[in-house]
Formats: sequence, C-alpha cells, structure tokens
Amino acid sequence: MRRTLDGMQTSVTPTHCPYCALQCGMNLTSVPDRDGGGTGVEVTERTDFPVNRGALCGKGRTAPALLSSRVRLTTPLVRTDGVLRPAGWDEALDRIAEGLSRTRTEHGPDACGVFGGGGLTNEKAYALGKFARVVLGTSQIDYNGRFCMSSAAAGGIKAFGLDRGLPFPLEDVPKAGCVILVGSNLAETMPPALRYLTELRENGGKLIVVDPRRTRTAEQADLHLAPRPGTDLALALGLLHLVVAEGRTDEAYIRERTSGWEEARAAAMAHWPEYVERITGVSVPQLRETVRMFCEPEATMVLTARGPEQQSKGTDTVGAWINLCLATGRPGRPFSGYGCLTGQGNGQGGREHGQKADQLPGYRKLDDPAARRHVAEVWGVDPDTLPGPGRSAYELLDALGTDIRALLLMASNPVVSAPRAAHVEERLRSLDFLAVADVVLSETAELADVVLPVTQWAEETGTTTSLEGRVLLRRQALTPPEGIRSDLHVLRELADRLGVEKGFPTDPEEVFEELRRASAGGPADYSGITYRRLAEEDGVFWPCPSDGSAGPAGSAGEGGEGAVVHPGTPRLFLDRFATADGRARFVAVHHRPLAEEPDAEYPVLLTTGRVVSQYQSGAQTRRVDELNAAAPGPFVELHPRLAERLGAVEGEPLAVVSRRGRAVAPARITTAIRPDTVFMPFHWPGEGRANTLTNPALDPTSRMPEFKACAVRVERVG
Ligand SMILES: Nc1nc2c(c(=O)[nH]1)N[C@H]1C(S)=C(S)[C@@H](COP(=O)(O)OP(=O)(O)OC[C@H]3O[C@@H](n4cnc5c(=O)[nH]c(N)nc54)[C@H](O)[C@@H]3O)O[C@H]1N2
Ligand SMILES: Nc1nc2c(c(=O)[nH]1)N[C@H]1C(S)=C(S)[C@@H](COP(=O)(O)OP(=O)(O)OC[C@H]3O[C@@H](n4cnc5c(=O)[nH]c(N)nc54)[C@H](O)[C@@H]3O)O[C@H]1N2
Ligand code: SF4
Ligand SMILES: [Mo]
Repeated sequence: MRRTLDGMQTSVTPTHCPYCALQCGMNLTSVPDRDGGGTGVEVTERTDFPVNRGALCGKGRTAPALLSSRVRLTTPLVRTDGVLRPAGWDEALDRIAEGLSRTRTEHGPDACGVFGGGGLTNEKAYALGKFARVVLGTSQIDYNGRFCMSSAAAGGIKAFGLDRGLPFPLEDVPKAGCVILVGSNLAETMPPALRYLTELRENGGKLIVVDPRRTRTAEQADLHLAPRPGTDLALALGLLHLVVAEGRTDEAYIRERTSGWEEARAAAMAHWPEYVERITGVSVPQLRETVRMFCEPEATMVLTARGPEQQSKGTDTVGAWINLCLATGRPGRPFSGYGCLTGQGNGQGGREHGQKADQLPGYRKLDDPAARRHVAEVWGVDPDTLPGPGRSAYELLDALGTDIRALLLMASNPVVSAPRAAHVEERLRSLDFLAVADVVLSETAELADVVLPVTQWAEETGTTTSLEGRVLLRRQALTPPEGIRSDLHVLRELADRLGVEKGFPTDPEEVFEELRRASAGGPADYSGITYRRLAEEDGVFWPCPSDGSAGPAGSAGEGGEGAVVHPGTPRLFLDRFATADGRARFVAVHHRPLAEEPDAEYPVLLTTGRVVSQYQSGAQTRRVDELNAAAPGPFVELHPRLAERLGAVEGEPLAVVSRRGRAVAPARITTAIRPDTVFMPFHWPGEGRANTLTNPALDPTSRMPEFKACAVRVERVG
C-alpha cells in the first residue's frame, strides 16, 4: 500500500504485460475507475525487471483500457433462433457440454476439436491439453502458435535436440560482435527490446537486418539486406558457401561439437554467390560484406523471427541459418549462437505444455511411450486411453464441418488471423457446434453458438514463459467484474459436466504444482520452479529440475554445482547439445521456390506482418482508442515504381487479388519496400483483411503456413 497526494490508499502489484513475448515488467497501481466507483488500475513504471527496465510500448501502457466493461464481454451469450443473447453461466456451460457430448456420441471423440492460443498462461495451456486428451479423448487439438514459431521450433529440435526460442538471455545480445536479425521488425513488434540493438552498436558491434522492407528496425542497421520474400533459405546457403570458400569455418568446433557437416557443406557449395544473387536480389558484394562482418568478431548471433519462418520452407530456412552458426562455431559459445524471437505473451510456454497436436507437458512427445506413461500417471489415467497426435492448426480448421463437427476455442481469432481466412470462416460456420471463450466479442466469437466471457491478465494469477525461456509470474491485481469467470473455471465446469469430476482445479497455483510434476524429467522441466520462487526472483529460466541436477541440455545454471535448489538455465548448450550424442546436427538443405511464384496473372508478391499499435487479429487493440487512433486501418505498402505502373495514388484504395480472394485497402507509397513486393498488415477484418489473400501452403515438417509470400495482382479500384 502507498498513499497518493490526496491521501487515498493505493496498492501496487508488480506483474507483466498481457501482450507479446517480451513480457515487459510493469506495475499495476490501483486508481478509482472511470465511473468514479470501485477501483481500477493504471500501468506504472516497474524499473526492477531487467528485461525492459521500465520501458513499455503503447500497447502495454494502454492495456488496462480493455478491463473496462464498456469494451468487453460481461455475460455468457447463447445463440437462440440465430441470434446471440445473454444467458446465465449454467445454461451456457450446459449447452457446451451438450454440444460436445452429442458430437462425441454421434461421431466419435475425434469429431470434437480444441483450438488454443499462445496467449494462454502455462496453467491454462496445460489444462486445455489435458481437457482435450482426458475429458474429450480427442486427438484434434492444436493452437495458433503453429502459425507463429513452429518452424523455428522444428529447426531448433532438428539441430540442437531442444527448442527454446532464445538459448541465452537478451542481455547477451549487446555483447556480441555482430548480430544478423532475419525477418524481425523488433522496433515495431517489441519496441523496448530495441535497446539491446542500440547497445550492441554503442559497444561497437554490427547489426545486419534482413528484410524485404527498410523497416524502422532496418534503419538501425549497419547493413540492410532486402531479399525477395521467401528466399532466405538461398541467402543463408549463399553465405555459408562464401564462409567455406573463404576458409572461415571453425574446423575444431565442427569436429568436436557437430555431426552431418559433409552433407550440409556439399549442399551449400551448390549455391554459388551469383546464383544466390539471382534468386534473392542481394548482390554478391553484399553477401561478401555480410560474411566478413559476421565472421571477423569472436562472438556473433543470428536471430530469426516470422520473416524467414512463416514460409512453406520455414524449417529448412531456420536450419540453413543454424548451419551458418554451426560452421562458424557459434552455438554454445559466449554471446553467440542462434535464437528465435518468439511472439505471443506465452508463445514459449504455450508450446511446452500440451496444447500442440503432437505434445504432452514438459515438451514431451505424444508418440513416445515413456512420455505417455509418465504423464498418464500424473493424470491418473491409463496411458492407452491417451489419443495420438492430431492435425496441425490449419489442417484442423480446414477439417471443420467435415471430420470435426464441434469446436471449443480459447484465445485465438482465426477469422482474422488464419491463412485463406474466408475459407476458414466458412468452415467455422459449417460446424454443428462452436464454443468460444474470450474477453471480447471477436470476429470468431461472433460465429459461436456459445460465447463465454473470461477474466484477463490483471484479474487472475498465472505464469508465462518469455521469449528468453524465462518463466514469470503474472499476479492478480483486481477482482474481475461480476459475471466473468476464468478459463480454468470453464474447463473445470465442463469436465464436471462431461463426467470427469477430479483433476481440473481452478486455483492456478494448484494447476502449476501438477504441471511441475508432469514436466519433471522432460525437455522443458519446470519441476524446480515454484510460485514462491517466481515471486522472489526475476523469473527462472527452464530447464529447472527439482533435484539440482543438470537439465537435459547438460548446462547446469549459474548457481554452482551441487546446489539443492536448481538456479535455472539462462544459457543452454554450453557443454553439450540436447541430442543423444551431445552434438549439434547440421541439416543438408537446398533452395526451393515459393509454393506460389508470381506469374503473368498474379505478377506481384504479397508479404504480411505487423504495425506497432495493433496486436495480432486486433481483437484487443482495435478496442483501445489510443491505439486505434494511431493505427486506424489496413493499408497496402508499395514502391513508387509499382505505384506508377498501376497509376496508384497515395491514400486511394487498391485492390489486392490472389487465388484465394480480394482485399481492398488504401495505398501507402514508399521507397522502403522492394518494387516487386507489396506489404499488408493483418490486424483487420472485413474488406481489408490481408488473410483473405494468404496461401495456406504448409511447411512439410512444422505445418507452418506461408504467410510471408504469395502471388497477387494489384489493381486500382473504380
Ligand atoms: N505491435 C505488435 N507487436 C507484436 C505483435 C503484433 O501483432 N503487433 N505480435 C507478436 C507476435 S505473436 C509475433 S509472432 C511477433 C512477430 O514479430 P516480427 O517477426 O518482428 O513481425 P512481422 O511483422 O510479422 O515480420 C517481421 C518482418 O518480416 C519481414 N518479412 C516479410 N517477408 C519476409 C521474408 O521473406 N524474409 C525476411 N527475412 N523477412 C520478411 C516483414 O517485412 C517484417 O518487417 O510480434 C509480437 N509483437
Ligand atoms: N497474414 C498473416 N497472418 C498471421 C500472421 C502474419 O504474420 N501474417 N501471424 C500469425 C501469428 S505469428 C500469430 S501468433 C497469429 C495470432 O492470431 P490470433 O490467434 O488470432 O491471436 P490474437 O489476435 O492474439 O487472438 C487472441 C484472442 O484471444 C483473446 N484472449 C486474450 N487472452 C485470453 C485469455 O487468457 N483467454 C481467452 N479465452 N481468450 C483470450 C483475445 O481477446 C483475442 O480475441 O496470427 C497469425 N496470422
Ligand atoms: S513490447 Fe510487448 S510486452 Fe512490452 S509492453 Fe509492448 S506489447 Fe507489452
Ligand atoms: Mo506470433
């Protein structure tokens, strides 16, 4: 408690932002709410959290706006005679239980689908995965993280045997001699993290940004490479070719810490710099300069984000960038290596605890008999009753209304964010039954038979795992408004109605205690982490086993050997990789074209992404006045040369047409983009919805859709 100037008592709760994976620390300070009654909260600076040291972007700063009842759901809604009308909780929950159980009886358990989100806390993601497997008995569960970092996860597992977005804390970034940032617009997507790049350059380190657009991030770079969208794989191979040709490989490291080099080397040698220049549009001198800047310093990093990952060859592309790091002896060395910048608030934890189609808690594999036995024991069920792996996110959405007849959806808005969104919307409409839990009436919730209003970050406690692999405690600061319940409560009530009375506690700490046991011994081992520790420390990096032994990556934390309380593992792979033989694996990969290359009919490339003031499908941020004013609607970014050819005029509507559909948005003409490419942000529904256009071609391993490149035609409207 503290007192304000006018003598009112206020309380301050240290917590974390509800939005992106940076999970900035913030304080929530109680204030009288808008209506003058009760108390609300405002965001105040929290300087003691080391990652952002008090800095926040506009989204974090304005997050409490969404707590007010004016913009949010406050009562369950049930569809009657085609219209959603307010209903009581019992009626709404009964309807969902009925819908799911009827579907199960008539069509079998796999006719019930579950779709989750990387915004869910670890506790919720864990409970949702358990609910699908234990209560519904369905294999058909996946989540929006599939659209996010699945290619980096697949690439990381192939190479290192483990996927933790960043294998080192962000504080290591400024200590590197050179960082190649591939397809990340950090300045807009994680503004407080830009500090690490600024410090890097102040320390004399070099920044290379790879992006088809000269973004705010690229403007900070010492070297900006602007490849044609979807050609990062060729780019990385061309760089590796030059590394070899110039004799810059680290032979001792390759010998001692890796396997598979000969095949990967041979594959890279087939990618001559001139050939790579033709594919990517990045000139040979720029390739040479990149290699020089990357190889000369002792410590260097490659960080990727959605640019190279959201491709139908995203896994191979990540593999090629990792190859470059391995060949030059970086991963596992100080201030060096490969990392992926995960996106959603709990993008990292959300993929570790079982809402992904092929996973069990602790990043265990659903098809591994030992993993099934371990988790089944924690859950008190027979391992044989656990279903096998199910479909990936887009495949699941595509199967709605055919194989999958009922869907329970939490924390995603696929009507706006899924590829080929008009088709996905049509699939959602064709369901026998759709239930959505959300804080607002999203475009997807609008289609539901039952909508449940749930609590938000400031109204509940839970843990998230940031892009650094740092497990954090978000604390409750407010009592939720009347009529609103938590996702955990929803799952408990549904489990109860579907005949499973035990195993779904509503207290997040109780869920976390079970998650600890379920994750124990798995790759993402949380068993040594407790709420108490999280309340006292600046988060704990997994793996953190409970017995003080080294984690699966063989890199005990920094608390010294034999510590009873494991200190957590800020840095992975120092001594060995998480593979059977402890060596990192090169992958032999080759350039391949886009799933859809431009042609005479669709001659331009469309790429998509984000703007600073909107978040994802915009369901939340489009409801915050300040953010909406800053970024009121979609646009089509294009180069003056293309604009001239089309007769496009700044601010006037352009139609972008792909094989999937047509979207219309005003032109934004800028030399910051390649003349062969247009860019649209994907935050809006309706006419300007970018995902009407995108291609759901999937990466064969990660099942990631090709959000970052498809063929379009651009036309003036009217
Ligand atoms: N403001 C804001 N911040 C966010 C989010 C948000 O919605 N809004 N979402 C959060 C989430 S979930 C995520 S995943 C992250 C995403 O964070 P980022 O990955 O930084 O975001 P994007 O804008 O999707 O893509 C980054 C860049 O990739 C470039 N790009 C497009 N095609 C290619 C290509 O073929 N190759 C390369 N190298 N680059 C390409 C785009 O021009 C863009 O500048 O942001 C998080 N933070
Ligand atoms: N074209 C294109 N499309 C993309 C991308 C791209 O770069 N280009 N990026 C992709 C990426 S990386 C991502 S991550 C996806 C994200 O896209 P979505 O999955 O649509 O993500 P959000 O808009 O964050 O949706 C979250 C929804 O859950 C609600 N919500 C928030 N917190 C909670 C909670 O605790 N419980 C419940 N029940 N609901 C909650 C929010 O109000 C919102 O409606 O979009 C993907 N789509
Ligand atoms: S950068 Fe991400 S975590 Fe930080 S305030 Fe902005 S949205 Fe929140
Ligand atoms: Mo994401």
